[in-house]
Amino acid sequence: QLPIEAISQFSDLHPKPGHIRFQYGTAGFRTLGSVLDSVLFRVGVLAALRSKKLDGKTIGVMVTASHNPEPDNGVKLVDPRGEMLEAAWETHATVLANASTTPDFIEALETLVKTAKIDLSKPARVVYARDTRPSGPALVAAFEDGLKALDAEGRNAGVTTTPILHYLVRSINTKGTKHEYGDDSEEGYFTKLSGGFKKLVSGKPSLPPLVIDCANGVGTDAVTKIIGYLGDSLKLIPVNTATTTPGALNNACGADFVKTSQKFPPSVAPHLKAGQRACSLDGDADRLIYYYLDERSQFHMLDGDKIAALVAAFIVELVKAAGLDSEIQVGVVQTAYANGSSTKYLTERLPVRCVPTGVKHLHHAAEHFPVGVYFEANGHGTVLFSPETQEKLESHEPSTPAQSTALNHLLSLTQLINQTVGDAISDMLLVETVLAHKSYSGIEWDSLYVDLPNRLVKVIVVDRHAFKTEDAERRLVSPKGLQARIDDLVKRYDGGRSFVRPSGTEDVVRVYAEAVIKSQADDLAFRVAGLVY
Ligand code: 16G
Ligand code: ZN
Repeated sequence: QLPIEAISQFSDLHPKPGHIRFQYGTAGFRTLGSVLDSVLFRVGVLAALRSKKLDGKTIGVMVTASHNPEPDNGVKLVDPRGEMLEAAWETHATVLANASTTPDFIEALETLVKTAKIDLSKPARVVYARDTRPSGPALVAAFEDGLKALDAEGRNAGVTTTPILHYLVRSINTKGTKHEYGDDSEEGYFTKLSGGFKKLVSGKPSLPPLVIDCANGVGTDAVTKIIGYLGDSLKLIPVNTATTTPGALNNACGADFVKTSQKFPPSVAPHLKAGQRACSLDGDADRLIYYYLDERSQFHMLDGDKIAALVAAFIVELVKAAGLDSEIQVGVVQTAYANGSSTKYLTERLPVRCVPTGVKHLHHAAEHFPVGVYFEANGHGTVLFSPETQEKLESHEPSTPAQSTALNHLLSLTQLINQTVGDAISDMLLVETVLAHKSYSGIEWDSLYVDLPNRLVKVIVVDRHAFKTEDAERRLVSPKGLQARIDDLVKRYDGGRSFVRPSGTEDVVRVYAEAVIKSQADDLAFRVAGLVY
């Protein structure tokens, strides 16, 4: 039986604001922090029920709005293996969040318990964390009321990054099994990552220091801590570390700023000499974008696609050097936003799949490869080693010293890489590993292929839900006739490609276009936008 009394007492403390419709989207619930109190309370109840449904396994909850402006906040649930919440439960979350009164909420809960066949006698365990947003503490308190209402066991992981929370969830749930992911603590995380990195770069000449823009967010703490674990193996220069300055978070800095404006944060300028490489994290440290200035002080961006190309090629080489190329296949997963040049570069070397936007789609597709490399152009991504691959690496008998070295490198990579979700700190160490092995500066890395000029525009439309896509969002099926008109336009541009999709996080439609010449990419984007509007 649901503890109706307790639920209703707590629920009355967290009334749903009228007139707002909440939606659990690609990034969980996300909107202005000031209207999220009821949502957080209800997510507390939902997380407890999800845990009961999964026989008391620990569920994760992260309170963050990532790269969004500071007044925004949000919340998302993490399933036991550290991956995104199962799709059916996204719908349950939306239903619960929109129940207008306490009795409606309780009725929705009763329906959920019945239809999802939840055994309420099971224990409920939840681990949760938040980013540095000022609205965080009050929202976490509302969430904790949700746990209390169901008498669930909560573990507060404090202020930490999204990927660390994912790491904790998987580590807690695999503790004491033969698939133990890592020690379920921040120290466990830092020790695991830095340990893998140090083994990988030992004996390699050290690279010049790396400037790291922390977006004035929670990544600052993680960067500060990892510096202590890295010792001399890598020199980091953190900038934008003002986590308590009001309004500073993600403001003219961070990975999303760099990717969308295609320029470096002004605050990083004093640290950027010619040839100096730098990188930016986003507000919850799950995205990473690199860049550098060339001798003519020209800015060059190394985005998620460039990271995928660098990393995938490196892993392919190691697998081959270990003598495992006939047994372990490396594949890459991208979205329609991947630069056409990156897709061409990768397709010439490896199997490449395209899936719809959103980490869960990429992650699931990557799980189908023995080694699956996935990155979104926006800098979110990771590498997955399947359980069979992991076992093969652990049991393989190398026949030469060179094979043995390559095999050990692969094993260290499985330590260094956060396989639960994209992780800016882990990805940064991964990139630095490849650069050290190849003796690459940003320039050599950048020259793997030349990005096609591209343009992304937002269009505000009456109803974005009228836009339906197929073929991994690369083509529109509705509104009727629109795709044919886009095709007609695209044909007129050299190297032209364009697609239209409804955003999963904002009430807009996005238009992407690329072409051989920058002015043409811009022109194509605006013309397609004109068709959509
Ligand atoms: C969310 C997604 C990100 C995606 C973005 C697209 C997760 C954790 N994050 O931030 O992967 O690129 O949404 O936003 O899934 P859009 O639908 O508004 O273009
Ligand atoms: Zn993020």
